[in-house]
Amino acid sequence: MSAPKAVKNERPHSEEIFRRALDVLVGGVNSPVRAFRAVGGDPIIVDRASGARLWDADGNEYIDFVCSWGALILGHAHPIVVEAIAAQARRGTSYGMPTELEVELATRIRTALPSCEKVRFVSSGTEATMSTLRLARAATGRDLLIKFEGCYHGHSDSFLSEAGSGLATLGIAACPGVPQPLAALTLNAPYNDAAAVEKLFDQHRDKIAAVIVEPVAANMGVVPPAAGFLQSLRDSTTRHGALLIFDEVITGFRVCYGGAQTVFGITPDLTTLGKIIGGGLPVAAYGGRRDLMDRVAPLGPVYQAGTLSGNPLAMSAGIATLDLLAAPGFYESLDARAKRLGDGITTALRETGVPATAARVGSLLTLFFSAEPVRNYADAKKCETRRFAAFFRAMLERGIFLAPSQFEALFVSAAHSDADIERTIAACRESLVSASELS
Ligand code: KE4
Repeated sequence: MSAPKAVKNERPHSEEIFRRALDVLVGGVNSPVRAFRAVGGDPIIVDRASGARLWDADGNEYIDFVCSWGALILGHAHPIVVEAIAAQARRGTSYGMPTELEVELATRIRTALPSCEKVRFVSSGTEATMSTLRLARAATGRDLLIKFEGCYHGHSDSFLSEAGSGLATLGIAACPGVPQPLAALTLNAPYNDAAAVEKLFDQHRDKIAAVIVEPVAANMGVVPPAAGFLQSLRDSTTRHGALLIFDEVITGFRVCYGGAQTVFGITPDLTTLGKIIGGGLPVAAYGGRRDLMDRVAPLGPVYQAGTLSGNPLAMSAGIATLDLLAAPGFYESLDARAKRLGDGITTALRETGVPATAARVGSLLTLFFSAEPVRNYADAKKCETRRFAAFFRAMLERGIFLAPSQFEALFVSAAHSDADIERTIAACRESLVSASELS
């Protein structure tokens, strides 16, 4: 694949489409993270994508490191995934009844993550986390939830305080519309602060239903768990009779085939998955201990349902994707390329003297515009977001598309070639210089 052409600054067709979008869609987007509110300008209007490339409505080509927010670990329009979807579409797109496809994908998930003794498919990560919280409250008879500042678990009411992703980007610490009595049931602790969690347990002893955590935080930028942090959560929840929920919507099948729970050797009680397991189609899932999952309807009274849950098109895309990820050496190759990118960015930072740090876990990366390491949300919020915005724009002009927020991750896919990585490092070095001049 050739190096992308320099992007024309003017994008007349994209601008015309976005003007119409603004008239009929809220903010012209169907998710706030797609708006370029934190980086300036109008969002890219995508016309098509293939492999590691996106093309906008004006024909500008970009190397894509958003990859549908991590879902497309294989890259866009992988031929085997596309064919699986097309073949299934000819057999029908949705039945509203069980299929063997659901059994096949759920079985693959359980094989990869044995803690998921039973699985339930839903259509978004939000549904998955919302359902695990309901299940945890039902199973424990308790109401309180502990989450971590800067982590993001979708947009259901209980997860919107001090949350990451778009809420961090837009500076929404507490979302209007969430009744105060409900919001008060969510307790926040700093990520990587085991003592703060223990203190909350001491204060609220037998009232805490669950602790939910991104085992590698990626919605405040990428922040790895400190040594022993995840084990401390496992120990605290077990000791206090609360459940441990690993939100692996990003890390599941990303940091390794078995997710972060395999990398770190921690067995959660419940896990949420999404993005990659749908191969680019709307699929998410929650799963966990059989005794917990069997409380969900129709076996138990914990109600959760969904018209398109387990959709056969999405199941087909997910099965094709996971079977490709299971190939020997897939993650070693992916992570080696991501390491090259991370090392290249770190070298560029040293050469340019720009006060920033690169964080990487596997094929998840973030360039934090902070001279100090970022260990939690308070650290992340100290980043110079204006300088990030200037860097983002400079990279975009060089045909490199990053997530339009300091508080998101950069996703390397199997479709990013060595040449793409080298081109991105070169663009990064140039953009760091221009960002330091501009901001
Ligand atoms: P969805 O409801 O967007 O499918 O998943 C919610 C979710 C849950 N848990 C984690 C760890 C997540 O990262 C997400 C969603 N991630 C964001 C990007 N950081 C999705 C992009 C968007 O909101 O449009």
